Amino acid sequence: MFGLTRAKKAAAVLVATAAAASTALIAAPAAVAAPQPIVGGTTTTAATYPFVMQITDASQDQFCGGTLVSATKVVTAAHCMVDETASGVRVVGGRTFRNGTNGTVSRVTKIWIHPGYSDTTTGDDVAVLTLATAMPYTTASFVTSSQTGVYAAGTTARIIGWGTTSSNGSSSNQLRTATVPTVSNSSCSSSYGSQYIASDMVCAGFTSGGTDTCQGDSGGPLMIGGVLAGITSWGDGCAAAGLPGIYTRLTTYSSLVATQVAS
Ligand code: 4AZ
Repeated sequence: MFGLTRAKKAAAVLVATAAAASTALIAAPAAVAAPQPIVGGTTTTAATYPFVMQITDASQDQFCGGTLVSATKVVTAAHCMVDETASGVRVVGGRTFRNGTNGTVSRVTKIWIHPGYSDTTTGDDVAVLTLATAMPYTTASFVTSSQTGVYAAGTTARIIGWGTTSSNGSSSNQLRTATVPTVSNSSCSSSYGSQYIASDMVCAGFTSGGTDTCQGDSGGPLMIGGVLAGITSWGDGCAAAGLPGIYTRLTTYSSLVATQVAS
């Protein structure tokens, strides 16, 4: 109930912003276009971000993102894997479009979910998939546990995914990307109260909103300095002012993840 109310407020803010922009500008078709997935982002390709994987069901319908960290290991969000079985999931690499048929499709032989995971708001939102088929794509490296400085407030982070165009909207057919600044723990605690757990999460987004991950971007990468530093996890709606996106703080889990990647 709380979340729904806040999400509706967020949508109202976006509509008001678009209306103001269209009034202020004489000819600005972009300003009145429908909100974009990875709200505020631009289109990109799997060739540009070869480590970004579609996580799909057995019909190859994408529902989450993931990051290829070795030829047969993909980091994603635990909440993406709840109620899933290894036999029901596919990982697709090299495919820019959700409705594409190209690229490499792999079955999954193992789903590791962080044993402490129960809900996005209580942390530990990390999972590692083992693939049956090696992916012939460039992998991403991920942060080590000592690299906590990457999250310094205001650091530019890149988000990438096929998520919805707005809160409760429809998914994007083409892969999209944007950059957002990391947000301090004190600021994110002010936004989310006790549901923001600084040890397990990191926030990113502009104070004014407008650029964010959204539904369907979950599990995908938050890249800082070209290294995987976070996993798209949750937030109150998408792209609203004062409500940044929340990502799994990967430095907290890098040792556990490294063990899974090596297994
Ligand atoms: C989701 O439901 C989701 N704005 C992902 C990211 C954000 C909110 C929700 C962050 O998958």
